[in-house]
Amino acid sequence: MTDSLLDSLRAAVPDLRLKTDAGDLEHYGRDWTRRWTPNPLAIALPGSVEEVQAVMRWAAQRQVRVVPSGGRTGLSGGAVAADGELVMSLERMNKALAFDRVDRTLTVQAGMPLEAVHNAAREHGLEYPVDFAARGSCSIGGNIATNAGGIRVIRYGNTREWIAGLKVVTAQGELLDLNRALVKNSSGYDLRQLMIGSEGTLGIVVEATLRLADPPPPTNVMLLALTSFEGLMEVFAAFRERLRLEAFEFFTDIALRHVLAHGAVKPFDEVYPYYVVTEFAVGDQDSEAAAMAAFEACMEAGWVADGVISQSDAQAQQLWRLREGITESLAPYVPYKNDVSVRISQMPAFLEQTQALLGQAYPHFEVVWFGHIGDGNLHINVLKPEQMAQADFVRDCEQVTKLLAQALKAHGGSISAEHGIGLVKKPYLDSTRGPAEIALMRGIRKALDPQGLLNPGKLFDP
Ligand code: 2HG
Ligand code: ZN
Repeated sequence: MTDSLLDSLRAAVPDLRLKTDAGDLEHYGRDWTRRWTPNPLAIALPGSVEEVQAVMRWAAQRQVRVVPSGGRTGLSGGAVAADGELVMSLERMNKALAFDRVDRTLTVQAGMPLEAVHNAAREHGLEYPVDFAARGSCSIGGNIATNAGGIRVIRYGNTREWIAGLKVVTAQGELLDLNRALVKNSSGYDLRQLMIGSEGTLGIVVEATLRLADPPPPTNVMLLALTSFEGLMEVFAAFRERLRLEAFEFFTDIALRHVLAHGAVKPFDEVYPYYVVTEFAVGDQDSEAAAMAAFEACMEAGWVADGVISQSDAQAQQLWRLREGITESLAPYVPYKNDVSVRISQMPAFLEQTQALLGQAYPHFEVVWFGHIGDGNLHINVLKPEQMAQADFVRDCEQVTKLLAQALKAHGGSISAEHGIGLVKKPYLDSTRGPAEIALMRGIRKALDPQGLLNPGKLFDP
């Protein structure tokens, strides 16, 4: 059955590169969640837009389900192929296609790694400003499919802000050329924006025209040690009032312990319960004085107990590693991840409620808090005790997520700030979206993919 299906694919797309070895099926069938056993039909590695279209035409004819695949660094199971789907990996389509100095845009193939996009933009003296720790492995197509956020959202916004145009292959194999990099285009529905964040359920992103920004100003990185959680949002306000913030990130002593065990450099002799890494523009005397003033105001108020400011690029990187290294340092514990958001103004009340809730609900598990506090986005990672079976651990955690979802609903928040719904957060979509909204989302999916072939089972069940 599998063989005859693949023979028909080879006949339909003769030059298509296909992988079917057990090792490849495992590698391409999973993402960073590691919760599902990969079981794809095969891996298609198209080398052109035409090949992506031809594969989709074949899939539509044969009713074969397809999982679009980028760097598979996602944390919500959005790129998992566990049920005989064909994985469509865009990794061979990884080149920059065009730069336009007047438009200040860079057109790239979807499989280009984010870091390569950064480098390509810098070669032209400009910046693609969306950034996060998985930059070396994730792909721009995957970033677009999840509307990726990261560590500079506070200054530059999410991926959505930087997509001037998109080429997308539909479930029927048609090619859509969306917005064509226009700055102004008031001609009806913006399907480009609809595709961004649709997690591969509405179409396959094959090319993107990215907007580029001015190079960032010179910056300094400061690490702050905080005495209490209550002071966190006050510290944020004190720094944001006085400085042009490029990033404002938070983590706890438990997170620090794990990154230090992974080789990061210890910042202070003493241990404090909470830490902030913030990066801000400098370059004139005023901004340096403003940074000191913010720091001193927070010390005087008793929110901040200690601090260090980077004196070199190497030290700035060292400080960033304390925050960016957290996910990797926790990976061996197969964490249960929450990626929640509320409006920044709701953050203090939400933090208070959530801390009390999780403190009670997770007495036996180690819970690691960190995240993009300046965007109202918290990552709460629950670590699996070594001897516990993963299924039991996930079941216990899901009970708590139900309560967390209720708290989010009450605060008008979201069950996924930036990782996407995928398979992991599907049961909780209705805490963030109303019934009428979900019904419309399903209708949109039906209109674009009537056979339900693209990334089935992600976001919602068929
Ligand atoms: C980050 O902010 C990523 O470092 C990963 O979004 C978060 O591992 C996580 O939960
Ligand atoms: Zn994050």
